[in-house]
Amino acid sequence: MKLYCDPISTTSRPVLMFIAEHGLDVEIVHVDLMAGGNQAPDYLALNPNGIVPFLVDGDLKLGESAAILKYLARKTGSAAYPSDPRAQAKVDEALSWFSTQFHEYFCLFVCYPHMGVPHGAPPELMQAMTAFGGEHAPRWLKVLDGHMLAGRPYVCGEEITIADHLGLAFVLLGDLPGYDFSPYPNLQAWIARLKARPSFEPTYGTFYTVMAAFKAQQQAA
Ligand SMILES: N[C@@H](CCC(=O)N[C@@H](CS)C(=O)NCC(=O)O)C(=O)O
Repeated sequence: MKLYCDPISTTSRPVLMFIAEHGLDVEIVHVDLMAGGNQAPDYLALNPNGIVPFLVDGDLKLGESAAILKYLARKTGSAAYPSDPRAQAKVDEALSWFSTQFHEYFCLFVCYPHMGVPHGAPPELMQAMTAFGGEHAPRWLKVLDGHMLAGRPYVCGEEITIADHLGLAFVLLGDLPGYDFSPYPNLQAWIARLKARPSFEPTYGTFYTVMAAFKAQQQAA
């Protein structure tokens, strides 16, 4: 198996963390987003979307981080994607929730404008986006903190699932604008719990290094 990815990509990290957790034998192919590697003709021939992550397993070519996580978990029989239909449905629910409600209001409006995304958007639009996100993201953070993580260590219960891997990458984007998670103690405890796993540092190290350099550059400008 080959995973085309970039550690600076938010949606690559959940897959990389899952691979690290399970010690899977997957060849990691670096698609350098900052150098435009995702638009290289050979990569576009493989994945016309020109995005990462992307998995190749024999003749299976698979995009979308959640689909890749499910596939890897099923293939390896991982408990991180339970086979019981009811438990699996709850993991699917959390994956969808993180990819829609949470991603939209928190990542898109609060975090991405700090990275200059969407690229080329006028400053007024960026300001409007962050103002909107600042107002509306807490609604979803409260659900995460006060419901999904209330009285349990992981978003779907007692055990870590692929929804935690996906959700963590989205939540930690908040470190880019220095988002204050202190009103959300269950969320803070969950972040600390996941950061303590041996798979965390190898997966997130590059992201934090690049982010620190980016912040230093912003401050110097
Ligand atoms: N829904 C996709 C999103 C993938 C995605 O947007 N990846 C970004 C990096 S986080 C990318 O490759 N961007 C390159 C581009 O948009 O040109 C997933 O979950 O895998």
